Amino acid sequence: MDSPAVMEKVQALQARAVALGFDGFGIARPDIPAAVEKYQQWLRLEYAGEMAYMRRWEEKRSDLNHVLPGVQSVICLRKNYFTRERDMTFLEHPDEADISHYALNEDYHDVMLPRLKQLEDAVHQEFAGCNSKVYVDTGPVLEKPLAEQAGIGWIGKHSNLISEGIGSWYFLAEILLDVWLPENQPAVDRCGTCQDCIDICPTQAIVAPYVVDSRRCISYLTIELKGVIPIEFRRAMGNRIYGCDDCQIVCPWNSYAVQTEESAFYEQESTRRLIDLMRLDDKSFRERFRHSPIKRIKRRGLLRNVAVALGNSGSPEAVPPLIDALRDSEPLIRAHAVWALGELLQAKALPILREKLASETDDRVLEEIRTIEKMFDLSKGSDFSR
Ligand code: B12
Ligand code: SF4
Ligand code: SF4
Repeated sequence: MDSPAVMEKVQALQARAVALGFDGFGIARPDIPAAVEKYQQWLRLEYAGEMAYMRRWEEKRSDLNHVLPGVQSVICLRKNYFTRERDMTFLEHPDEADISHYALNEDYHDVMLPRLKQLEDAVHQEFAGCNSKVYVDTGPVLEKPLAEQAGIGWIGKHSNLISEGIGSWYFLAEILLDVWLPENQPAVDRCGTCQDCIDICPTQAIVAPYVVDSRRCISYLTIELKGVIPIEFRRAMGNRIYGCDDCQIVCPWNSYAVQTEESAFYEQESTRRLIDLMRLDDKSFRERFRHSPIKRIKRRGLLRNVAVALGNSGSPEAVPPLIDALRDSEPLIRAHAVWALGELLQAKALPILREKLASETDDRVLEEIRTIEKMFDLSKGSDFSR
C-alpha cells in the first residue's frame, strides 16, 4: 500500500541517499524469476568459469529469502565513478598500462560500504524493528536485474546496467529489508538495433546479446582468473592489465556521462609505464595499491598481466625487465615472462630461456618454454622436452 506515511519515509530515505553520495535510488520487489532462470542457465553453460562463488551461492541468489528471511523490498542504489573521457586511444600507447576506469583510485567497496551502512541506519530510524542486509558487489545478490526492476537502468547487450541520459559508468549497491515499500517501474531496454559493444569486444566474450561468457572476458582473465591465462586470449589483451572497458567505451549512451563528485575515484599521479610496473616488488606493490581494488589480485596477478602486456608492446625496452622476471619467486610470473619474451624475441628467446631457466622445475613455466620450442620446431635435444 502506497500510504502517504510510507511515501514520506521513502522520500526521506532517497534524500538521505543523495546526501550520502548515491546518485540513483529505486525500489524493487525481491523476486525476479526470469533473471534467476537465465542466471541458472548461465551457470549450466559454464560461463562463470572459475568463479566458484557464483555457483556456491546459487540458492541464495535464486531466492533472497535465503539471504534475509521475509525479505519484501530491495532498495537499489547507483554511484557514478566517471572521472574523465574514456576512449580507445590507450591502444596507441602499448608501452603503458590500461587500467579499467573503475579501478583508477580507491576501492569502491571501501568507499561505498560505510555510506551504505549509514543509509541502513536511516532505514532503521524510519522503520523501527525491521531487519535488513546491505551489499556492494560481493553479496549473493543479482544486482543488475534487481536494479533494472527498480528503474535504475536497463541491462544492455554488454550486460552492464545503463541509465538513460547517464550511461553505465557506475557501481550498484542495495539494501534488502523485510518491510514493504512501493516499487518503481522497471527500466526499458533502449539498445535498439545497436550492437557496437558486441562488435568491439576483443575476445568475442559477448557470445549473444546480453550474455557474457566470463571465460573469454578480459575483465575475468585479468582479475578473477587466478592461474595461467589461456594463450588464445593473450594477444587480444593488448595493454589491458586490470579489467576491460571496451564494451562500455563504445556504448553511445556513455556520451552522456558526467564527472562524479566523488574525489576518491579520481586517479592520482603515478606511473603507467609497463616496464616500471614489471619491477614492482612486494613492498612497492603493497604501498602503491593499498587502497585500490588492484590489491585483490596481489602482486603475482598484476605482474602476470603486465608480463602479457609487455609481450604485446613490441618494445625492445621490455626485454631486460622480462629477463629479470625469469628469476621471480612466483612461477606464474615466470611463466608469463617466458611467453612475453617469445613474443618479443621469437626463436632468439630460447637460448636466454635455456640459460636462465636451466634448473626450472615448475610445470607451468616448462610448458611455456616447450610451446615456444614447438613453435620454432626447436625441441630436439631440449632439456625441457620431458
Ligand atoms: C560475476 C561478475 C562479473 C564477471 C561476469 C560478468 C557478467 N556479465 O556477469 C566478470 C568478471 C566478467 C565481470 C566483469 C565486469 N564487471 Co562485474 N560483476 C560480477 C557480479 C559479482 C555478478 C554478476 C552476475 O550475477 N553475473 C551472472 C550473470 C548471469 O548475470 P548477468 O550478466 O547480469 O546476466 C543477465 C544477462 O546475461 C541475462 N540474459 C539475458 N538473456 C540471456 C540469455 C541467455 C541464454 C543467458 C544464459 C542469459 C541471458 O540474464 C541475466 C540476468 O538478468 C556483479 C555484482 C553482483 N553481485 O551482481 C558485478 C558487476 C556486474 N560488475 C560490474 C562491473 C563494473 C564490471 C566491469 C565493467 C569491470 C571492468 N571494467 O572490467 C566488467 C564488465 C564486463 C561485462 N561486459 O559484463 C558492476 C556493473 C555495474 C553496472 N553499471 O552494470 C557490478 C554490478 C558490480 C557493482 N556492484 O557495481 N563481472
Ligand atoms: S569487458 Fe572487454 S572483454 Fe569483457 S565483454 Fe566487455 S569488451 Fe569484451
Ligand atoms: S553499445 Fe549499443 S548494444 Fe551495446 S549496450 Fe550500448 S546501446 Fe546497447
